[in-house]
Amino acid sequence: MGVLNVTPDSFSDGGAFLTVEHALQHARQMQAEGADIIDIGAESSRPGAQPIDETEELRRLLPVLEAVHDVVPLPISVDTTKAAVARRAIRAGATIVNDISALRGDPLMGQLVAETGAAVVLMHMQGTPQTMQQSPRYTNVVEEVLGFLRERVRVAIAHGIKGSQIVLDPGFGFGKLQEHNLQLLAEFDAFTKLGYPVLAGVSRKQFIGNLTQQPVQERGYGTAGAVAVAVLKGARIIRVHDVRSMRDTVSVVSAISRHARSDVGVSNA
Ligand code: HH2
Repeated sequence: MGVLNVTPDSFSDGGAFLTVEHALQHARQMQAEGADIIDIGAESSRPGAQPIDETEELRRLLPVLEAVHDVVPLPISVDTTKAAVARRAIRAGATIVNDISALRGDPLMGQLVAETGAAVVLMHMQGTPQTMQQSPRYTNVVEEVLGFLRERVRVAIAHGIKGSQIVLDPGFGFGKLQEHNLQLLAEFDAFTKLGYPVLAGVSRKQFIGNLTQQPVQERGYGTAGAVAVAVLKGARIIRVHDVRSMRDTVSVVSAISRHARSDVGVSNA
């Protein structure tokens, strides 16, 4: 999943793809580099980001989404927590709603996803983007995130969303300290065992910067390390800014993990 941020303030690429022309060029480049999905977001969720209203989000989002839908033959995901924005995005061609609030941000989102049949990403976040990094606290981060995701699946199903529409995401960096992000990655297979495809959004995040001492634009190698672990532990969707290098990382790691599985099968036969 290649990230296309049409925001002035995203943490790693804010302001880079604000015009339709630049955004489209980037989407085409990600397609050429091997992306399977384009995730378009018009509201930053970095720690401390200021929320924007529906009108502003649609103003940024729709022209880009329409242009990408016209020329890039890939599924489009819309990164939004607002049902009205998701509705317009789906009308314009999006087929996935990437809801970082996991249906908690807007009481109408569950019904909208159920009605339209769109896929939905349910992500864990402690707090809100404005407050989430102030004092994240967990007794057992893996168990708590698992419990949250199970509960959000129940809510989704109660809205009439089918299991086949659901993707889960432990939400790296969303109300998590360094140790929490590392624990979630070390035990990532706990999430893949829930029975839904799991998305990992580790690209260029602060915990990688802390480990590598690199600024956002230089976190590609560190990101590849985290992506490799997530894929080995069963991640099905990797949300990234640098498609070419991460496509190669995923190709190598998933080939190795397929080989490991078939070996286990043979020796057990
Ligand atoms: N991370 C970001 C945004 N959306 N969605 C999912 N499902 N999972 C994530 O980990 C995730 C996400 C943050 O990254 P980015 O879009 O680059 O930054 P910003 O929120 O500042 O626009």
